[in-house]
Amino acid sequence: MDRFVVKRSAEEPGGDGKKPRLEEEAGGLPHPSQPSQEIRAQGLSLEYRLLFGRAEADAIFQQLEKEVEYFEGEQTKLHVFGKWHNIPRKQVTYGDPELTYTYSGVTFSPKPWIPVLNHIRDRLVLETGHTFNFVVINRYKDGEDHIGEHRDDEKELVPRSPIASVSFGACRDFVFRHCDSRGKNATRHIKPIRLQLAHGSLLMMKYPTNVYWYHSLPIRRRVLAPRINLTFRKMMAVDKKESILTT
Ligand SMILES: O=C(O)CCC(=O)C(=O)O
Ligand SMILES: [Mn+2]
Repeated sequence: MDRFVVKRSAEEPGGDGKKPRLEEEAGGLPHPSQPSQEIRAQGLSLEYRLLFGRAEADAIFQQLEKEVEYFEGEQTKLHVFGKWHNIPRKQVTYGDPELTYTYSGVTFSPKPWIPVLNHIRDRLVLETGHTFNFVVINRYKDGEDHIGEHRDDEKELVPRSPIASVSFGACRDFVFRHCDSRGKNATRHIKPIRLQLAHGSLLMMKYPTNVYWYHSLPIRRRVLAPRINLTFRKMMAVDKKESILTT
């Protein structure tokens, strides 16, 4: 599938633009571990790498397109500053049955795991050593669809647990902005950090990134192809959460 722009930097394997990488030549054999790129700034700790080779990423994208069932109706609306808005993308959550997730005033219950999500999650566990019990899936039909600046700081998240963000489809810009450098009331000048999240990539957002940095996927009108992003998270079950909140 050639319709995605998969941007690889010069340092990454296959990034010279001349020679396809080994697993591409071999038509998607199991993907050997790729080196990670560490991205650090004050209060920010990220790790970026390609997790799936091209052929496997293409196959997963197609399977996600076939099998993921996105929220409909009331669950496609967001409550921001007292007003309801349509979410500018499609969204759904899957995960362990006892979990819930409240985002911008809406509580989401997860749908039960399906094989394609188990496959991605198993690879994450193998490659990162972390476990995940919940995933938020966002589908951006093209560059008009986007997600505004926010932090993943929901109270249900296990404190200090990393968030694993896996992307398929169109390569999109992804921007981090420090909380002290936002808008008119900025108190410091800290440069935003701009990444491009490629087809088959993994971005690990590690503690304390989500305490200090907001992230967004801005509108990019020149992007015509769809993108699917999955953020795997570790959440607390309701009873555990309540016991933590009351002790
Ligand atoms: O689409 C992305 O890369 C990010 C999605 C995101 O930030 C979220 O679901 O919280
Ligand atoms: Mn987020």
